[in-house]
Amino acid sequence: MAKLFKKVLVANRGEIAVRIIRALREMAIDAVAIYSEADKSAAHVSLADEAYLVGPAPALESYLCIGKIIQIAKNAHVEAIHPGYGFLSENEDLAEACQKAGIVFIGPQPHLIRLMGDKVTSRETMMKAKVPVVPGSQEPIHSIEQAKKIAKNLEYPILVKASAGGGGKGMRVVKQERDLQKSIDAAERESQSAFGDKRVYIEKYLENPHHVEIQILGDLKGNVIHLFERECSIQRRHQKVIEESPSPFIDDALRKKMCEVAVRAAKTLKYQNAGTFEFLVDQKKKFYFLEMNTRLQVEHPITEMVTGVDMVKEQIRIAAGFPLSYQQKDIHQFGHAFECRIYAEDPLNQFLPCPGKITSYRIAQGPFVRLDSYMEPGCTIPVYYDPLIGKVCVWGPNRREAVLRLKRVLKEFVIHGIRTTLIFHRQVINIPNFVQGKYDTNFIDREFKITKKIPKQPLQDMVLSVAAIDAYKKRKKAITLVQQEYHVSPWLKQARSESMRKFNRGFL
Ligand code: MV4
Repeated sequence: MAKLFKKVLVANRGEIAVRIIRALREMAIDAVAIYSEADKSAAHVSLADEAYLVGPAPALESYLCIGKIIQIAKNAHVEAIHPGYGFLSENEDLAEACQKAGIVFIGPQPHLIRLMGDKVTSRETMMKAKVPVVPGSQEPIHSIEQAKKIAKNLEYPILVKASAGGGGKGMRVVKQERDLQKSIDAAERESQSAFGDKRVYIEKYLENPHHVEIQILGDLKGNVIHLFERECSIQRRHQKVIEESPSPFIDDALRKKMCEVAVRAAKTLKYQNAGTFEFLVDQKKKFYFLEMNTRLQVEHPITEMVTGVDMVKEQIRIAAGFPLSYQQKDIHQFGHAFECRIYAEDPLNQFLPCPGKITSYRIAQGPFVRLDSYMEPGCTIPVYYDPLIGKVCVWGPNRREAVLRLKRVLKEFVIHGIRTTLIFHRQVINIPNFVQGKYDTNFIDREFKITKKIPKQPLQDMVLSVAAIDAYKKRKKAITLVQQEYHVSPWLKQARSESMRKFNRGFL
């Protein structure tokens, strides 16, 4: 008979560590935190029942140190480790080290982490499971003749992709044969410098695809359910920024098919715990396997909001040997949810990381608003780690209501002391195609011109030019934009009065 754990170590930091600790406490399971020198006063440390210093600030000496983490787990007599996302969450060595130490790894089997973490083996595995993959050849290109032959069979446009790659690095679209050689050379150079591996391969290029992912949960008895889809096409430089569920692009028939394919693939793998199948969906609504994430994802809250399933609790129960708490017939998508990722990055300065001290903030609250973050008054966003501060999520009975709530929440939410992507989100959600749900993976490149077009210049001028462009397009919005920036730091006083003078003279 399965029994819940008494004590679990959270091998992570930031908002996801707080999220997991909250689930543990609601399950009356003691939470053990680890923290680096830079996170001594972090929220996840104070929320945990026990907390242990794991090392100096750099992740390689702290959150990525398997040996240190296992040693702390043994000393604290924990029964399981939750890896969260990022860091070691898809590192099979941690999963194996847990097994060796007699500690449960809250995630899938180590061999599946390895199998699905490799582009070539994951694609081969999916093809065997009859999951559609993008037409192309996985074996690396070894001659221009071979490349020309493959490209010709696929018909242009084709995509040259890095075998070791991800996140768009080493990707080149090729529209005609005469550009093939130079594109392969460029892709190989970029891949060599980014991954130390120059191998590239060729795929059919899907024009303006959507990124739609299916959430699944599998228990130790072979049961698998899906928790429907998430639309993650609003990405900036291959980093998701706004996600929503349900997808405004796929219809019920396609949704049913994609979920069936994902569940069948997970059953073929005998997949245990939480996993996500990522797909590209082209404009003809054909979908193709992109990759599988063998961990909890940043954007899991929107799935929780539309299905009512606490995914972290399910992960913990599954790892403790309990069967899934739900059958597929119990899972329904109800309403509509959005997630906006709040990064300590400066949209007015090329989205450069903007770590530092949060002097004060007002969080947005109210009906059906969720904030997963580690922000506390006076806290400092460290330079050492991913700049994600948190995620603000909203739910509404339909997409229109959810968008209205998101607008209200993003206006209400204010962070002082550092610049964040809040001002970016406030602009994106006013773009008509976003409001109408008509976007794809090229949406930001195509429609979010403001920050991208301004060349690097002193911040005051930049805010002025942003305000000027904004004011020209949406007179009222420019004031709001500058005012919010105004609260962030005093130097904006001069910039604001400049733009106000110009605005009042009708210049803008
Ligand atoms: C593609 C594609 C079109 N055709 N593959 C970008 C990196 C990784 N996320 C996969 N990516 C793409 N692969 C084929 N055959 C377009 C993209 C792509 C993309 C995909 C998902 C989300 C955002 C994207 C942004 C640009 C390009």
